[in-house]
Amino acid sequence: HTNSPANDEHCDLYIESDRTGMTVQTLKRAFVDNLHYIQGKDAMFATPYDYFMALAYTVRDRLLHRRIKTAQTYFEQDAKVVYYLSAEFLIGRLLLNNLINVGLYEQTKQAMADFGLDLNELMDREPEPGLGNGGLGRLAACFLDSLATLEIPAVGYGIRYEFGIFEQIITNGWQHEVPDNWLRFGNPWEIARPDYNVEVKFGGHTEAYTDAQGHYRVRWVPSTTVFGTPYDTPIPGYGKNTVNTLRLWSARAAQDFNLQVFNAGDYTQAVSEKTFSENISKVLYPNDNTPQGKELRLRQQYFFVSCSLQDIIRLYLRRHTSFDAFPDKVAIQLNDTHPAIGVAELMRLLVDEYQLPWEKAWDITQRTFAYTNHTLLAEALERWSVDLFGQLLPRHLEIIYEINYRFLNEIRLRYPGNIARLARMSLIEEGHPKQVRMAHLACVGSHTVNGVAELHTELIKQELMRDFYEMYPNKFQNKTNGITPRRWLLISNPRLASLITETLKSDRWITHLEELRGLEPYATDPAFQAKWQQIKQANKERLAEYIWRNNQIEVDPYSLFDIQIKRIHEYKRQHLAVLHIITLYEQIKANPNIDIQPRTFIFGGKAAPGYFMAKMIIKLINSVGDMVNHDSDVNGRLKVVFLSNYSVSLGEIAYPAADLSEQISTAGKEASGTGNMKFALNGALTIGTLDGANVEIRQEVGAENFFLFGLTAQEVMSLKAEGYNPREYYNSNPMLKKVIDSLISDYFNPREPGLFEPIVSSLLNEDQYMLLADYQSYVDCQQRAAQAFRDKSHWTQMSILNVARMGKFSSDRTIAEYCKDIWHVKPVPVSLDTCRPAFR
Ligand code: HBZ
Repeated sequence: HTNSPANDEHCDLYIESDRTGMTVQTLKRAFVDNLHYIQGKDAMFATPYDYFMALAYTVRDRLLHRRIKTAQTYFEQDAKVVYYLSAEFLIGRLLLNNLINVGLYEQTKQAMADFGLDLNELMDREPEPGLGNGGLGRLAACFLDSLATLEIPAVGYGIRYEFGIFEQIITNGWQHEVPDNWLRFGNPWEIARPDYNVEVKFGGHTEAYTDAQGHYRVRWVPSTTVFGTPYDTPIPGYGKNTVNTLRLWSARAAQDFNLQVFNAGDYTQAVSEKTFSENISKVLYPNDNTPQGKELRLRQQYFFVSCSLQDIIRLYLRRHTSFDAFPDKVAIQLNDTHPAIGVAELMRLLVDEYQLPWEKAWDITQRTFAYTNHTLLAEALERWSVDLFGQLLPRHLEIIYEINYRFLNEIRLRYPGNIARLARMSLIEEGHPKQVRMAHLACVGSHTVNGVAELHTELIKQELMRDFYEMYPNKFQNKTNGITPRRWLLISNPRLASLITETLKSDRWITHLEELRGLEPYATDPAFQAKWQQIKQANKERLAEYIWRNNQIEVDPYSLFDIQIKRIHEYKRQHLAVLHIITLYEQIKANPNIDIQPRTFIFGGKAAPGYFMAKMIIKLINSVGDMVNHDSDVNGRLKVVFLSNYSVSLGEIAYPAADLSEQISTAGKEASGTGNMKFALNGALTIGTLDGANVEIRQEVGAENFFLFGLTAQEVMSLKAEGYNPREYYNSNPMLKKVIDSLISDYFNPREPGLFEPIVSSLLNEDQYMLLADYQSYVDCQQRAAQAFRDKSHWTQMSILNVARMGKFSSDRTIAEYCKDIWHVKPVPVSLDTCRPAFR
């Protein structure tokens, strides 16, 4: 009992060391204990899955010990807390992350080895929680890691989807979707807290009444109620005692059966009503950057936001008797507009439930919320039809109209007679149908609005929300995204991490990423370059094996690994990369002896199931791949691979193996990108446009270490304004014409004539994302990259300099900026040595 002060068995530190101890011996005892008493197995019957569970519970005990200390500390200090509201948290597998962050990795590896178990094999048993679509959900996960590492009191609030992002399988080149039943075998990390259940209401109508003091009031008479049950997952900081919480809400029927219906004999209807409410947290909507205006989606949003706000208020009222200090103790961040209904919900709770005057409630609301925008695509901005909204949330619609009434009055005062401006800025779009503009609600209800990269923020201010910026210039800030160096270097690329630590003679870079600068002097050192190359080679061989196992394609691990992994979207232009592949292929066909840099083109990413063009692009990649991979003229010099079911876990294998990172979106369309950062931090060079955070990555690593091509955002806008005609490029560029014609001729799809006509006609007739305008610039740039790759020493030098200069893109830096400029919160260190009574 090394943790326990003498003679105090009521102190919660008097916990048997099997649940807190950090040594190999203790871990082994705890592991056997969990195998026996939680899994109910011995070595005769235990499966690898049992071993995984026993180990996960062993780790969880150590996390919970720290979690309790953390909660006690925050409570005692009445600390200000950040609440990060997000419909998605794409956290990835947790076993290795938790072992590393809490400092248990080496001992655990040893403990497992002593039992003849391979820790890597156990780690592979963990299902990945796919509770997000892409960058937005992964950003939320990186932020949780950084918040805990910076010792900031924080809670992530979201939805415990029973089914995460679908599993993608590829058959005959097409994407098919399979449900992701990730909870099938149970989840050892989460703890259900049914004692903190909250009620959420829907539907019905509102009534006006006069209260005892003679005040006019409104009450909401809802038609249905559901419960939200919180499930808590501990989030440990790296090398700190801090363990924060990710609290995800699961929908439970308010009553298991509607007894009236039940007694009336309609048993199945009673069951189906239960099913209906529990459907709220059933499945993640698989759309990114194109919202689906479905009622169930709005239900999901309101459900988790209402649960979270009630929970936040409950916690706040444990230490306060009025709401005066609420904004000094609570900072709520809206991750895009998905939780923006929170603005109306907090107003409803304060005005209707806690009877605050409107003005006071509005002041508190505005000082509490801040909003992060993640997209400039007009079609991606959330709007809800006023009809649907009014049916589901009649009281919230009234509140939004009241907010809007007061807001429009402010505009009238500032800009008298400017009717057009009123229409542009209104929270309600007066179209058919009338719609609620969630981005306007989020902006008006927040003290701060931020973009996620410098260029993105400028475009928000000058284009997307220009009117709002003119009226409230101080409301707008930039917070360039970042990624956690723990998952995206230390864990995913252990060989490179060790070399860095060895070279810098310190592992401080793990939490102070700018210290990677210390690698610069080694960039030209031949011995260091050799080690660097060996590591990249080993990582490429690992990916090559993965490709062999999953795709049965043999790739040359010495070829240039050119990788594009991200959601499939026209604006991200995976099909521009395909046009380049066809270009190289045509060059080989025209001259089979051509001296060409061998390359492996690796793609991965999911298409939204209803996004026709995205699914066509996947088919296109696979069709072109089939032809190129089997053509004897190519003779293995080009290979095209589509990795199915791209995920966090697959990213952990792919990023460290890349030579070239494809970041080729149409300038002005990608808000930031974060995959671009993961590649560069792992020593890949970027071929990219001046879009999103590419601009800042290039600034940091140096223009000479970055392959830039394409139109700028300004040029894209001007060209569009003056009338862009893609056919001019097609008619005037013989190679481009040849490439497009190969698609028209059905060369890559001889058995399915006309297959790619939709892609061709979209490119020739509209080309919204200007692939044809950027084609030649891209092909030329790719040629420069291929040339550069042949000078191994210089390429390695550029690779080292990229890593050395990526310090800015740590999510620790991003989070430190949010803390200082938006949330006004400070670190609250946690000690494990303080003894507090376990019972009151
Ligand atoms: O957020 C992404 C941006 O496209 C990317 O540029 C940025 O780096 C990242 C983090 O800031 N946006 C998304 O990932 N968006 C979604 O996944 C999404 C999901 C559901 C929606 C809308 C968007 O309804």
